[in-house]
Amino acid sequence: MSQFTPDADWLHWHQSPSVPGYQAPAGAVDAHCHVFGPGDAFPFAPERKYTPCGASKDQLWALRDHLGFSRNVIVQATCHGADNRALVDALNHSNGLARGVATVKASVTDEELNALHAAGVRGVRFNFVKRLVDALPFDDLTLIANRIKRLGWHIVIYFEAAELPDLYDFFTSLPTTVVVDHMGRPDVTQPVDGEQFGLFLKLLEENPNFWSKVSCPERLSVSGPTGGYLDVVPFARTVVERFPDRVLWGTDWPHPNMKSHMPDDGKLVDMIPLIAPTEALQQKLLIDNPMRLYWAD
Ligand code: 0GY
Repeated sequence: MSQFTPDADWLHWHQSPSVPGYQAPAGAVDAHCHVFGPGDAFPFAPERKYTPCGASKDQLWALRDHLGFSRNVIVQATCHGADNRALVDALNHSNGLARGVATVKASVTDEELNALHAAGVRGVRFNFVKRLVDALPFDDLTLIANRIKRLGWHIVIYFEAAELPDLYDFFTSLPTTVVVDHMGRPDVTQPVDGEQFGLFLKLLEENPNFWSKVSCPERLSVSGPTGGYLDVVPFARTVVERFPDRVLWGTDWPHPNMKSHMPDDGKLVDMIPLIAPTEALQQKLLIDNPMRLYWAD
């Protein structure tokens, strides 16, 4: 019996996602996904806020192939804390087809950072979503940002739109490229040209070092899967069309903390032409941008 039991309300990732109707261009990158354990091989962190079901590297590669993608960027999930062993193991067994974003503590040594780099890590993630962390990581982020510059890494930040006004000045003081998860989690019942999303667009407009993942319609949507998550499309499309060279797309498999439903990953892929309506935009979103950020060396 496993030493970890998933939370009682944990939803298992989709067991039989559809084959997408949309065919991604050859070489496409799923630039936001995770591996979970499996817990018996790579224990979850004591400080975790959730215990998921397993989601292994081999299951991720199978999904990648099923969706017609070529590469993955694996982002350290909070259930593994700053223990990057599951991530590094996946990178080491990816034949160079996966790169990573790690989580590190301020106490990380330069040797440890170098080893992560050698494994394929190209960024560090800091989480400002309050339900996922004990404390907001201002001090650690400031310290680490200055230490990763030499490696050419970027910072990934995850926050909710309502928090952006308070975090704005801190974020814009960061010295590296900064990638925002899931468009800063907008409230999609507000207008795309309204005040809340306006601040996020201003962040991108005035800070050329900021990028956005146009991911997670299933998390942001109020109309939900029966509405095809269409209420999220204007937000993602606006970001793709205004900042075509600074956007990334990802499945977010295995979809941590989805409580309402589990998305069909094939249907998520089918949304790509809605948010990036031309082949040129799709090429940037799925290949040029992630290759520049993660496979430059
Ligand atoms: C996501 C979203 C979530 C969780 C995590 O690392 C994580 O635990 O990222 C969330 O709960 O919104 O990007 O996978």
